[in-house]
Amino acid sequence: MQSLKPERAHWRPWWLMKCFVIVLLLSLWWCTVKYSCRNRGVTFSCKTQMLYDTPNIMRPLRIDVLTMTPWFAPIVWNGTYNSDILNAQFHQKDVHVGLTVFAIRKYAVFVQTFIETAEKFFMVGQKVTYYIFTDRINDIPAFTLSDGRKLIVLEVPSYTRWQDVSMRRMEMIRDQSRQRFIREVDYLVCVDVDMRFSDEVGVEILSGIFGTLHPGFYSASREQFTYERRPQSTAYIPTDEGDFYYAGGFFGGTVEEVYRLTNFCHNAMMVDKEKQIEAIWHDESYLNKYFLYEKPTKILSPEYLWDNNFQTPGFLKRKRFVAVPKNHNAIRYRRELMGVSVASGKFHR
Ligand code: UD2
Repeated sequence: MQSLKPERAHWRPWWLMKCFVIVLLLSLWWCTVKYSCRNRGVTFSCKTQMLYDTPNIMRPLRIDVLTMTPWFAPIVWNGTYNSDILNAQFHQKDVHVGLTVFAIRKYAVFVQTFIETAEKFFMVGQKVTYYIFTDRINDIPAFTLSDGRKLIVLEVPSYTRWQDVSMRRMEMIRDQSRQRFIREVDYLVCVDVDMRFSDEVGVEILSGIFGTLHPGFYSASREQFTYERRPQSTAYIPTDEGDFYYAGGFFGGTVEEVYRLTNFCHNAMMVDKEKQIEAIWHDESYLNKYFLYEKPTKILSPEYLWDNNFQTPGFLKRKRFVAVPKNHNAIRYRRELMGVSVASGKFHR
């Protein structure tokens, strides 16, 4: 027995070294698997493991802003959700998202920045189809898109008045929802084109039907909301009703729900047109009327629609989709106003 002792002492460092190398290799393998899953937008999750902090009932994620409406719809702010969990859930469902945008007449110039920034920030890792509605097919540049993403240009008519261009979007989205979107995508996200993505906009926004808080009115009182106030209009909202003021430039949901919304808005506009009345903020007024009685199932905070002309309030941690400065009159009208500079904030009312 005595003679074995020095031999064992000789083997110990070797065993320790071998164990160390095995542990190191296993950790490296584990990290690689986890990292590659994350990169594909999937949280590493087997039935027994999903790595994130447990939610704590006594520790709300934000206490400085409203995160839930009185009808239990979440309001999406930075810090209120976990993208890994959401991405994993949406991947399981193999979700396909359509992003609709209108570039009529001179607004075609905004497409390049819009798509380039969307490629960086919009639904990264998800299946996406961009639908560009335009009357200027030849002005839409070619893009190299990431895997799982495509771009479809839809030729549509133009209207003389910019108000009609803006309002007719409802009709065109409705018609395409029935004819093609319903076969091609699960969710639609409908936005203005004179915007750029500047931070992540992911699956956290998706829900049955969602709207976005207008950045000019998130702290305004009900009476200050620029709803349509003339009772003759179908967009009329009395001063003692209304929850929030929603922006016309960012809404969406499942194709079925977007169909219902756009169908309502377009029909309401046509009723008003017969009566020769047009709501004060065009499609935005009809959208606000719809959301008064058909409450959105999710609401996006002004992080998702911002204008750098506004001062940044302390609670706004991210600016994800921001207005591109434009000269309203020069870009909207066929004949530019000679010598008149009217550049102003997109969201100023
Ligand atoms: C606000 C709303 C917008 C709409 C409009 C109604 C936001 C962010 N925007 O935008 O959604 O409700 O008020 O008055 O809440 N367009 C063209 N060609 C044109 C004119 C418009 O393609 O000649 C399209 C384009 O996609 C544009 C959108 O319509 O982004 C809205 O028009 P706008 O951006 O001129 O209207 P604005 O900034 O007042």
